[in-house]
Amino acid sequence: MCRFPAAPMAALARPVRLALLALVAMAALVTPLFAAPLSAKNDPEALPGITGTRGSKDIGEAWLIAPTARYPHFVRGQQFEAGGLRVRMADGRVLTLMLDGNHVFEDRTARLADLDGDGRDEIILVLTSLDRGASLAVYEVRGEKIRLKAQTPDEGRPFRWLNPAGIADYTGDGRLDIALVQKPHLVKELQIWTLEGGKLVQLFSVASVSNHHNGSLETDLSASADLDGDGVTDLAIASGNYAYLRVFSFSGRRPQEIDRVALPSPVVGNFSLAKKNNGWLLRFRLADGQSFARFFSPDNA
Ligand SMILES: [Ca+2]
Ligand SMILES: [Ca+2]
Repeated sequence: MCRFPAAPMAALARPVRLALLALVAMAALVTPLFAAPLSAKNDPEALPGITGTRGSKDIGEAWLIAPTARYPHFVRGQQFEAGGLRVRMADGRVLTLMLDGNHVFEDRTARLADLDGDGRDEIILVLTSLDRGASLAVYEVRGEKIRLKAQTPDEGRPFRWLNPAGIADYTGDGRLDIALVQKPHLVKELQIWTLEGGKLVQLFSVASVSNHHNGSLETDLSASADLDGDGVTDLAIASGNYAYLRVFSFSGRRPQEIDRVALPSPVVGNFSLAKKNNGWLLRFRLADGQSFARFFSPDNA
């Protein structure tokens, strides 16, 4: 085996030495420019185990920070909720909102959607008061501040949660709506909200649905897509007793249950939707460990 001893700097010809020193100096200057931007992945304050939400408008990425145990409800079985929100704007600025000691984000995902159609994303989160329970909150970035833009009424008492089910134009009027389940372990009411005149307004409610089992990390027992092929997004969700798949259309502001399927075992897993041929394949896990699949084709509607 042949080994080459490292050449000491002094032994190198002067032009080579100067060139090497110049390279080192350039690398030192250039490295900070290529350092990874702050994100959910490398932020030491980020909630454990979360993924940031990427935006395509004014917000580059948003994520929850500052784990706290000050609200011991813990619907996911994890012993923390979020005490703050961090946003990296598309222009690189990093903004932070810290909640006061009487609130938490009872959430893991900072959802991004342009609810008012002004070309800038809003941030949609479950904001919980330690005394009055959960509400759905819409935040916006104004200048250097993240500020509360609109909020649904809170539950009125602690340890009452709501779980967002989807953000889509469910009515077909060209504006995004928010679907959520009020008290997914108790009352189990689906509600559709929309932003009108800067306020969140409830359009519809439907009884007996749920999108979460208490204590589970899987909070997405629902999915949104145009399942009947009429051009307007529909919502698939578990029934309140988890024994049925229910599918709703709110097209033209007329709520309709367009499909209901009895399941061989209660649904426990997150819904996943994949485009297949000209339809959608919906899949989720059942309590018996089997996977359930249903194909929605506009031709069968
Ligand atoms: Ca907006
Ligand atoms: Ca539809």
